[in-house]
Amino acid sequence: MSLQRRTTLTKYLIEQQRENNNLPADLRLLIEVVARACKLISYHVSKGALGEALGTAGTENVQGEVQKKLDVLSNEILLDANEWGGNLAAMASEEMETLFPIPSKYPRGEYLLVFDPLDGSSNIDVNVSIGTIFSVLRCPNGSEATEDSFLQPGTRQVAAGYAVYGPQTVLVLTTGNGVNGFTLDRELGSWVLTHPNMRIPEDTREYAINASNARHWYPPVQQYVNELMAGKTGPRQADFNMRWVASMVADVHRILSRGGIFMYPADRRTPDKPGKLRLMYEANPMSFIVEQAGGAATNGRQRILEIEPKSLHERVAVFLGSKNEVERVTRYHEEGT
Ligand code: AHM
Ligand code: MG
Repeated sequence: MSLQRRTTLTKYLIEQQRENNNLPADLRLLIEVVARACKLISYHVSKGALGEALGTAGTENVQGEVQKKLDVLSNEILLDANEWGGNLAAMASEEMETLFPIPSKYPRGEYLLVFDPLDGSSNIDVNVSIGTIFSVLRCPNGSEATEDSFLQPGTRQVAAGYAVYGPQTVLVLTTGNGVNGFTLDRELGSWVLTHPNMRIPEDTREYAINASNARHWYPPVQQYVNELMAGKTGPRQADFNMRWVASMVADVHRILSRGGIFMYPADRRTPDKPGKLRLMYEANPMSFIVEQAGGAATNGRQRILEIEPKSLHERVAVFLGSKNEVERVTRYHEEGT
């Protein structure tokens, strides 16, 4: 790709701002700051054992999970990058119990930023793809934010994205006008539009689920996966392939690249907790992206984006990706198999 003819993230966003009144200047600037923070996280990830970010931090987050040094560092990078720009009323993150208000020494804006700073923590130390997931909402009461201000259904997101730190670092973004992917040119430090208008095929022969939990699944998921595994001689009359990276960003990125269905269902072990993944900063942004790329996302019964959140760290079952497969597994739940 010739250097002069490249479309950078900045150019893409300015074009969106001109063509599409839904992208106000302050939202554009906010997205650019998040993208800049992701470059710094990517730098630390790429240093691996040469840097100082591998290993555990010796602390736990609000969900009782052991924090890795890179979880803590990525959270700090996102807070530091975004607190002074004047576009935000508050931030919230997987790694913080409650919201982070913008310090009074800085101007406040009218957006809320919520993120999983380092998704796929179990893969950090083993050099497998990990990422950052983010979602932007409007603060309903101007620049005064409380925890309740964040509790809006995913349909109200004005932007969402993720960065995947893999063999390449790629930022995937939606502002409600399709999905575009930008590869980080490490030498120039710029995000280059390399995956315009990403689309998820409606049909697929590939699925992603942590099958070690199979004995705990509820009947609709068991039936659906058993049918996939039965292959050509089973009811689906086709062979299906399975992939599970255990980093949602990497699994979703594969689905955006070539289709597939991703599942993290609720199971019998924790009837009070519907699934492992978090609604506000994992399921909602990913569902917004997947729907914008022509896919679907449900919790087995309901469109994820329509769920009214009750708390910041609420969990949700997730079925997302190629539309016809998501609709099928959702139908199995509705039929109560
Ligand atoms: P994390 O945010 O603490 O890293 O946890 C979320 C991750 C997802 O990225 C991934 O899909 C899932 O947990 C993997 O779970 P499991 O280890 O049960 O396969
Ligand atoms: Mg996560």
